[in-house]
Amino acid sequence: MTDTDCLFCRIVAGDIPGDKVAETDTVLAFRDLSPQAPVHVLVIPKVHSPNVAALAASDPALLADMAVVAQGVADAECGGEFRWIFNSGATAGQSVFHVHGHVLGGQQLGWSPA
Ligand code: DGP
Repeated sequence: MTDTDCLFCRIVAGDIPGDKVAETDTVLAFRDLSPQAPVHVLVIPKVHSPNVAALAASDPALLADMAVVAQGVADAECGGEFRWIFNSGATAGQSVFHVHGHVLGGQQLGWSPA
């Protein structure tokens, strides 16, 4: 996977538009194209990593930075309460293989993973 193959690397690079809601030197947060809740924001590292476990192994501090950004988005948009989901692998629903945490909130959330 190279930056030019990866959709989210292309959003980081500005080649594809993203509805940005927060950014640090290392992390970007932008609205999901297909929102599943009133607040549905994707939080990603700017560097490419395929999934959350790979990022935790290679750069745990960056994963922690993502958590701080996710909380900041939730503080700004849904009273600080949110669900943070990492789909890992195609059978779990991962379709973009650049690690991203889904920040979901803004309503009472149910629990129906199937
Ligand atoms: P996942 O299925 O966990 O890999 O989540 C990928 C999410 O990315 C999915 O909820 C839809 C979203 N998505 C796909 N393409 C784009 C895009 O071009 N822009 C934005 N903002 N979101 C996208």
